[in-house]
Amino acid sequence: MSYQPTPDDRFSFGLWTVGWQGRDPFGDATRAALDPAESVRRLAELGAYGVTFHDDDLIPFGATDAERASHIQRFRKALEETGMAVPMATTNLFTHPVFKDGAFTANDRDVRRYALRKTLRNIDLAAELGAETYVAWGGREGAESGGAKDVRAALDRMKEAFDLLADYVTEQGYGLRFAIEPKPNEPRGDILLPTVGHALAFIERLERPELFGVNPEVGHEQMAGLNFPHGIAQALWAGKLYHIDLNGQSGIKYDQDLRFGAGDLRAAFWLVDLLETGGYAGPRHFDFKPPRTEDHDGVWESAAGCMRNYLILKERAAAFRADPEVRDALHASRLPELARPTLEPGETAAALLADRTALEEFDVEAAAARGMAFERLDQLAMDHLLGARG
Ligand code: XLS
Ligand code: MN
Ligand code: MN
Repeated sequence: MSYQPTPDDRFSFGLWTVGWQGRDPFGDATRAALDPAESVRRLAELGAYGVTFHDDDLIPFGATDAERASHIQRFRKALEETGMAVPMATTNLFTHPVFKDGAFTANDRDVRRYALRKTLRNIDLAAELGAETYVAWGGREGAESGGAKDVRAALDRMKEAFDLLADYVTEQGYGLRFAIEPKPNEPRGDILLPTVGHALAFIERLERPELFGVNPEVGHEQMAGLNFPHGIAQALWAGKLYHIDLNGQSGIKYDQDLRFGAGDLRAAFWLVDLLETGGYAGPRHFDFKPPRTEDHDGVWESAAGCMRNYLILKERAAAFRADPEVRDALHASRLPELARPTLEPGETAAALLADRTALEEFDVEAAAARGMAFERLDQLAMDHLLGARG
């Protein structure tokens, strides 16, 4: 297999990923800026189908209306020439110092109003470019110290902001849905809506919950030591996986944004297995940072690597699922039994209480002694992942 991506694979990249210049808290940029139009062309050549952007990735902050129009026009031209789509867009509510205490939840009311205006303006552009998803990552919504943020009031303001945005897209008739992106920390000491679970619970408190889902990022959940495929499974179960940010992360540390497949490779295998079999139809979006050691050749190498690793893992996961020994092992581990409801159809608590085999006659010691055979199953997965089978 060539592992050559095609637009049918629905791979997309943020302009800010390949465009990252390598500026970090300790060092200056190591690469020159990339022209967004060039990024579109290079990504199309590599086999991607779409690009995504923050307003400021495309239109430098503070641009005049005329400059804004010309940046958009150049971008549109590159999209038309390459056939690349814009499936998602988002707002930069974190770089400018005005957002140092947050955007939708800044203590300063005028900053919150400004953040909403900045977002509404880019939502119009997102809709014009045909985006289906609008991501909201609240990187500066949080605090470094306890007294600095009244979290309950901040959540009221967050709800107020999202309710307004949802009313707006509804009134305008835009086909956009929002995807909230959780992250536990960085750049704030603690960020609000830190995990997929927090975001899912928050969404249910909104006035139009159907317009909101999540955009989980591999590294963000792993920064909190969480199992990413489990979080994705819960988001899918809730019907809320609207988008995804794929990348790599090695354990609980700063947000590494490695290329997809680097870092926790086993989690990546189970993630691809889940995305390919769990009904996710959205873009496979990469949000990674080519390390600052790389020149521009290294950037494109790294972008190609994200897609290649996804395709290799897709092939390995499919081989795992198709292997008759794996099917037997899944049976031995009683996975089909988990899929069966615990109660009979229509069975009530009274009926369960009347079932002596469930308690009085249940051989608890014999059940406790049964092995689950998970090690055999996991070794088969390892063999497939490492290319030692099929
Ligand atoms: C940063 C986030 C960011 C969002 C989009 O950690 O991943 O890049 O995906 O604003
Ligand atoms: Mn990240
Ligand atoms: Mn992200």
